[in-house]
Amino acid sequence: MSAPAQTSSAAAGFAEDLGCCNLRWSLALLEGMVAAGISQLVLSPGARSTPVVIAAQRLEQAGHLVLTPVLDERSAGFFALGLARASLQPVALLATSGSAPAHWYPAVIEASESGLPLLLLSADRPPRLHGWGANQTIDQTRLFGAFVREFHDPGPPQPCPSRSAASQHEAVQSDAPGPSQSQAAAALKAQRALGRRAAEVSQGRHAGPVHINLPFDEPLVPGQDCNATVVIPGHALPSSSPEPTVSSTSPGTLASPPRTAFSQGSTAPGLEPTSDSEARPAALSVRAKLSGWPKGRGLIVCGPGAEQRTPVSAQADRLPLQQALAPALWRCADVLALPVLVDPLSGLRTGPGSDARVSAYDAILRNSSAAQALRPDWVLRIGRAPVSKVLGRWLEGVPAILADPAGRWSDPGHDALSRLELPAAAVCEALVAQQLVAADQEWLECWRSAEQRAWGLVAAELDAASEDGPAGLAPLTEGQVVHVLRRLIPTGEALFCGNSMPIRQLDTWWRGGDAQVALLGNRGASGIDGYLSTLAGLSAAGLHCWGLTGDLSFCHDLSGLLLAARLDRPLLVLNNDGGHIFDYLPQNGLPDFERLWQTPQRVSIGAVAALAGLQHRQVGDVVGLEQALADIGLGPAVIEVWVDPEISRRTHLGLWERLARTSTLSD
Ligand SMILES: Cc1ncc(C[n+]2csc(CCOP(=O)(O)OP(=O)(O)O)c2C)c(N)n1
Repeated sequence: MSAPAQTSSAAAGFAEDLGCCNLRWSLALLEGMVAAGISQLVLSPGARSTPVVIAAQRLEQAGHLVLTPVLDERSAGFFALGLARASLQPVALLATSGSAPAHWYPAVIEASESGLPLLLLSADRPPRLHGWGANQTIDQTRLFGAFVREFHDPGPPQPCPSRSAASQHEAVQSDAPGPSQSQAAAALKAQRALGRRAAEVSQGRHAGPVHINLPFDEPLVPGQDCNATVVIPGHALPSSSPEPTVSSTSPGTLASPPRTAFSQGSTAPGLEPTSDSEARPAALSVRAKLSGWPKGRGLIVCGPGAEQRTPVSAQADRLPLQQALAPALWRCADVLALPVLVDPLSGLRTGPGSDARVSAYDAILRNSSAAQALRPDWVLRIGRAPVSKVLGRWLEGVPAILADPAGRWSDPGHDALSRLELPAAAVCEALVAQQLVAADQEWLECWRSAEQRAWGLVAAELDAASEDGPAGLAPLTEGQVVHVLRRLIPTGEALFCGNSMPIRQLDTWWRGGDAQVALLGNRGASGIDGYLSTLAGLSAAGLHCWGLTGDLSFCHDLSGLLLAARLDRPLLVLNNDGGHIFDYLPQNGLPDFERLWQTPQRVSIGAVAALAGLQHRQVGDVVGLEQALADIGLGPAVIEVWVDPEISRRTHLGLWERLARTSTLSD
């Protein structure tokens, strides 16, 4: 097989300029992105994307960008998602033309639904080859449909600057630019502005992915005399300022402060504008929006994403977790005696809270008299729909007020009286300030005692499960696994939980408390895909992140194991031999149930872990699990936890039955 012909810079003539032009064009785009906060680019290999790769390389050498190559674009997409989820900073993805960017699709969907900032840079063939059967050329226009906040196709780089306008800086500064130079400078300025815009939009009020399609003609490699230097426009300049203003090739000059959850999305979560004149209209507008608040007993329900918890600094050894909503929420709950139901992914199940925190709702609401006695007159809903089906059903028919600064309608039961496009913290503060709710201590007390008693019953269930064998040697149930993790994960670290049953197990068995452990999950679209890649991305961002997932979710993302070197904490795989969530659904018992629904993979998880260079342990009881975790310490490993699906099912059905029968929950 012959290698593609190389274009020699001496012989190439105009073609050499085009290669340089491609590079300058790419550099301008990335410079704009960097100026708006991008510091990570995840790329998958390919030829057509070469100009952007070389531009990114130069930015990396200048200390502005970190590049991570990931072979499989699907895995790259989830890895970038993990980086974005941990840091809440926008992350760029780059792939070649053809089917390559299509592999990002599931990660783009999750980013869109979770409101995470991704910049999707797809390389393309030039327009003259579109629709003419050219190799690796498909229609990439609006490839991600409604799942991106914006789509841009700036077209091929043009007009190309002449060689004399070696840098964009020179082109702009030149005293008497010729028409082609000034056009080129304007085009590069537009490209830089596009980079900045895309990055800003991705992390704006309605944060999410932005797609830019980038067609390039050959040559894709610039000639050796291409003199394109890195120019970073000033960060957060007033819009009237000319650009570029700062020229740098030295590392570390783009010292933007780390963005935190607090600085994302809306400007500020509280009613704390910078001046009195701003404060008054803001307070008035909140007051107006809250007028007509329903009367009677209320409840606050915090679903996934209610609080965006993130490490304040990736450098810290133990990461303090930032909370934007928590202080206002817990004050509101305490002053107004409002129970707060906290989903495991709300960011509020863990960390400093108050006595009003309720985390046993899934257990409590399985008791019909408690469910009836504790029914509120209204509910303030923050974040997305909760994981618990029981809670979701119980909330149907309860008049709801939604608080969401991004303006989403998270209301699958169609019960919203109104939707406030306000930060939830602002709503909580206004409820207190305006005394819109009459504090009813008796109401809060009913919830608190139900919470205490439900956890008592759950704890008894765990004890009973261990009694089936010698101490700690009875077959493991998921509840015990969650308990061990809750006890052992150090403060400041995180747990990334897979979908299907594991996230429900976390909901049932992880008792709310003050420990600073971030509970994370991909709950935007609730896919079982991209689990390992996302975990690797979370870890690569600097989170010490543990894992808990099912065996099918593990197997679904085997190519994510190519990123195993990024993991730094144990990953527990609950191996119940297939998808056992279906055991709880009406499909259970249909002909061919195992073959067509449960689909056990019968793959050796130990062999797979070894392939990825990861330690592997197989455990089947509490003692074995604790021993494996002690042996591994705070390091990466796959711990395969054998769970007998029948024992698991009996345990859960038994618990729900006992909860349904008890008379103590609603006393
Ligand atoms: C990408 C994707 N494909 C299919 C599904 C449907 N699905 C939901 S749960 C599940 C089984 C998951 O099995 P496992 O990870 O082993 O967890 P378990 O149910 O056994 O606890 C499947 C296939 C999904 N949610 N996402």
